[in-house]
Amino acid sequence: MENNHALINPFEALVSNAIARPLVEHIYTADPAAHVWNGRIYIYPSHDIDAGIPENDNGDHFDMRDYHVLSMASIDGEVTDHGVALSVKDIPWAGRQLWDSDAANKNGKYYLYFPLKDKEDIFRIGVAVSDRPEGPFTPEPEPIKGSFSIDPCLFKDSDGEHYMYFGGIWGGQLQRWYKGKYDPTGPFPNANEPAIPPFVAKLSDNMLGFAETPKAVTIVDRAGNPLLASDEERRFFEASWMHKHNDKYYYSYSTGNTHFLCYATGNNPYGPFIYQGKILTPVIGWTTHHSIIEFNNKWYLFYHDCTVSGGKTHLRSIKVSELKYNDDGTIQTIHPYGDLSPVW
Ligand code: FUB
Repeated sequence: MENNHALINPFEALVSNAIARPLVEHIYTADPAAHVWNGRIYIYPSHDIDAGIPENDNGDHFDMRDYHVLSMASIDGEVTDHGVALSVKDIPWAGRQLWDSDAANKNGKYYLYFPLKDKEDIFRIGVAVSDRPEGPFTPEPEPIKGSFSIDPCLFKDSDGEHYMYFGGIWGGQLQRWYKGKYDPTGPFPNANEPAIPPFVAKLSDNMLGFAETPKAVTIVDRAGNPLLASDEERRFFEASWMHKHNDKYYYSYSTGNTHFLCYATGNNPYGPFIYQGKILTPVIGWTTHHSIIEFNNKWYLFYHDCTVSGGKTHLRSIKVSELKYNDDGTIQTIHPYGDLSPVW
């Protein structure tokens, strides 16, 4: 039979065509930030739970309470769950919602960076410290001064400097900070104005704060014009990641409501970054989020989808697939279900 997908329901067809299996199924995990430390892959995911909160555009249904760190010695090897690494009840300034975290390593200490709503329900970014990559992590008493919004991504440049990329619109509240100070009514730009940008800041020497005021990251088209707010298939929404390949800086991100992972390249950590294309076409589930690492001379994309939960948007599972470059440095688009695609 030529096309047996017609015989089963569309969700099952997507699942059976998936190019990767979930890395773990005993807990729900999302937003994987992967790093290679001491020859092992450490993954810092969100830990999704069903808190029984109805879905809305603010993302209230993503009511996560703790983090687990996962690790593995090889890409297809056994995955170790190191247990609770940080819990919301141990963070003095906590309100609610531990969203996408990332980690960094300097001078034998490990730093976990996490977004969390404070007691005023405003997203800030906190930091917690450990002697071990898997934690447990001890949180600093206050969020990072000058931090806002969500989705911190930590990037160590070749000169040893660390940078944090961050931000996310809609429920990530970035629109409320666009003009430099907090405005709860959060105006969005008009369709023909530049899209709301993510931000980047160099970290201080002690890794516990910013060494500078965060700067907007501009993503431009090939003519050098900033991507517009109306350009929802290409503009930034959330989920920053930065990696370097052949001395080029690759800034990648999610387009949110159009469900793509895209990337743009530049010549320095601050940009501007020139839009290049799509890394991952839509997955099952509303959100898409990722990290990119090199391990044993191959490149990998860590991402998530909602196959295990039967499509429940707030219950995701992380996966990994090989990522390939073309000779000109562009990235080959990955289709998570082969020739099939969820319809939005
Ligand atoms: O996990 C909660 C939020 O969903 C993340 O912070 C976003 O990037 C999206 O994946």
